[in-house]
Amino acid sequence: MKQPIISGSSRIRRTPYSKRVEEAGVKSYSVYNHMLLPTVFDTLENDYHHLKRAVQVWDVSVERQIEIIGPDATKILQMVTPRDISKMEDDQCYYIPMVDKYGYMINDPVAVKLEKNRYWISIADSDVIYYFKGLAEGMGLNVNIFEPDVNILSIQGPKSKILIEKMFGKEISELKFFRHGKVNFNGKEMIVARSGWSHQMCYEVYADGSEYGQDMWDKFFSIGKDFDVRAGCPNLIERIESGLLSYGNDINGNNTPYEAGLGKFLSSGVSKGCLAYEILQSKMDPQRLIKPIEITGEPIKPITYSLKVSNADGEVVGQISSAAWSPDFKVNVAIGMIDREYWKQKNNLFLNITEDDRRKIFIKDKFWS
Ligand code: THG
Repeated sequence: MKQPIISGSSRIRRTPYSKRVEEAGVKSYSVYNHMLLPTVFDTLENDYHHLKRAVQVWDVSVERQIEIIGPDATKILQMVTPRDISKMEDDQCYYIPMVDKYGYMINDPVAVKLEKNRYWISIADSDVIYYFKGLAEGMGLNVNIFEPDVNILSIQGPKSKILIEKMFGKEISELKFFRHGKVNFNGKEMIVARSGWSHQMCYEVYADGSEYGQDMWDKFFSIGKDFDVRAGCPNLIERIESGLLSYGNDINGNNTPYEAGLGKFLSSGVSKGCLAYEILQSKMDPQRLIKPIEITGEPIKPITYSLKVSNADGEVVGQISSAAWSPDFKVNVAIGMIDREYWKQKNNLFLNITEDDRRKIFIKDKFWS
């Protein structure tokens, strides 16, 4: 049966790069923060090999920024995250679990500190701006909250360092992990950070103003010609190997940061000032946890939806939410949420991919890369 297509409308926002993305031959899109996110250019596997070998330019405009500025900006940010942001420096980015007052995940953004009491919250797919606005109103906080016209281009892959150096100079190319610096593009000051949604070498250019978009894209492609630069996008296989979570798929509003495996960012405990300060103290030992999982047998088709995991008695003991065949590791790699009793289980866990395709699965100790 032929798949229906989704009708376009202003509610599904295009990006400043969409025209170029389409000229580059994008094959499929997803919708993320009400905006187009490319998912495949050539094939998932060819995109993957190229990402690990050369350099790609990703239109990740969907990683929308929520600007929070004003005397209470640090206060409101600490209210929504258990991670301690008090020592964050003005050139630093933090990956932060964002929670409601009951300790459940609202989002897992990257917080970018621009200056004292001015942040960009670079969000995953949920309508975070309304939560912040409601909180600011309800608490009577002195902040201004809005979505600036910022559209991230991510430069990804082993040759990204050389491409960034050619584009913006050596100092920017040598940024430390999760630090950012300022560049000048066509006379406009912009931020470049050493971050990005893969475990390859990567950078994110916070292109500030839609009108700079196509020029920026074109310049990366003309400079990158010698390095086999291509258009790319977050790659399902690579991000599973790397254990990078997708909010709305692997984790959602029913999970705590501890269940999401983000406890490692909370080693100094839950920060005072977080609205879930007390309740999260009682949730530090989760009963279920995000785990790397190997699915045995033949290569599977990519899985981007939830599939139940069961034990030998047929009881449901978790689920898998993302999975694909890994050409490099030569196994089916997956991310799933598994009940505590089964974390050490190396055997006797099962996944029904279809009615007549039942696989054994293994819980791994760590992700692949
Ligand atoms: N970059 C920016 N904004 C984003 C994303 C991004 N917003 C949406 C989405 N991605 C948010 N989710 C994540 C998930 C993981 C990471 C970043 C954003 C990430 N994690 C690293 C890891 O887990 O290995 C390291 C984090 C750390 O050590 O601080 O990078 O990609 N701008």
